[in-house]
Amino acid sequence: HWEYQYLDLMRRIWEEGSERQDRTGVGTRSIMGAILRFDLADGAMPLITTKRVYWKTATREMLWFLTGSTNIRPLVLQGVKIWNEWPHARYLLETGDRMSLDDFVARIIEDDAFAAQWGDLGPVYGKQWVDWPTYEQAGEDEQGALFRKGEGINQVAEVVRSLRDNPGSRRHIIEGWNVAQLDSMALPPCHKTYQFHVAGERLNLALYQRSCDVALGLPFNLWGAAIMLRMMAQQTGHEPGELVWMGGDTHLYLNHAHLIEEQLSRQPAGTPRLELRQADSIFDYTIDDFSVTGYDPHPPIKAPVAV
Ligand code: UFP
Repeated sequence: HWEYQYLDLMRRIWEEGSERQDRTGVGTRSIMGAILRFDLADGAMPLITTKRVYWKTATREMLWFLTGSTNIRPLVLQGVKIWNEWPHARYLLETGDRMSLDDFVARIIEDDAFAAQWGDLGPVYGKQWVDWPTYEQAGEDEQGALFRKGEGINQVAEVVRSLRDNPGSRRHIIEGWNVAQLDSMALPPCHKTYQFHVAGERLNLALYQRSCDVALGLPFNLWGAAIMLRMMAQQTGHEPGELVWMGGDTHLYLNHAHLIEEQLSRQPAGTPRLELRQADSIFDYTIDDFSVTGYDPHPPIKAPVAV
């Protein structure tokens, strides 16, 4: 079963990973470098079955990236909470206020101006994917060159175009790692590089993820990459091919022991499939275009996210 790749990776890190202190203070066991491969032919999806994965949440997040938004408000309005901790922490830090996370989120929903001021994550994925900033020289003064903002680059639209017009290219890349802007992002991109590859009728995708929480992040990231491949294939007239996932620092948090033990005791079952309704463009998909069949997972396993 394809899912043993995931479970074997989890076991290997837990048994052989080197223990280290990490940014969050929680501590991890970690290995450097890992590869997983999934064939997405016939609608098959790498949707983990040994615990329930909330694939609609992961889909909403991916579609939100494609809108170019970096504000949590559109997510919050759909009940997606995954990015809330970061703006809340910044709010507490910068105002000295003690507002609870729940009150903060309620305020984001009720108050547009508040959301605009405090709900933004900085230039994270959405901004880089569809509006990578550029600058052009506008003149010169005694201090040197003057620059103004140029037109942003829509990398996603560019890749759609290049897959259609120049399928053999080795440059079908969507890059999130904008070095000059890392400091202003709530979290520098984890799933940082997407590279597409056309092989005859089939579209393949390799994702490089620099840092991966295998227990909580990876099931989401695999799903996200797989729907990216599916949407891109549909938009460019290809069959879904292979998804190659590559991890850099691939780790398990020490406080996830209960999840890991429980999940490794379970048997994967079945291959979930995605039916994807055609949208007018890669930017026009909505959550209703996604329907999953054959997904009958084991129960969810709760565990704390390291922030
Ligand atoms: N993480 C993921 N996938 C994601 C995401 C975060 O696994 O999509 F946004 C995890 C990886 C790591 C932490 O445990 O979040 C990010 O921390 P750092 O920036 O220090 O690598």
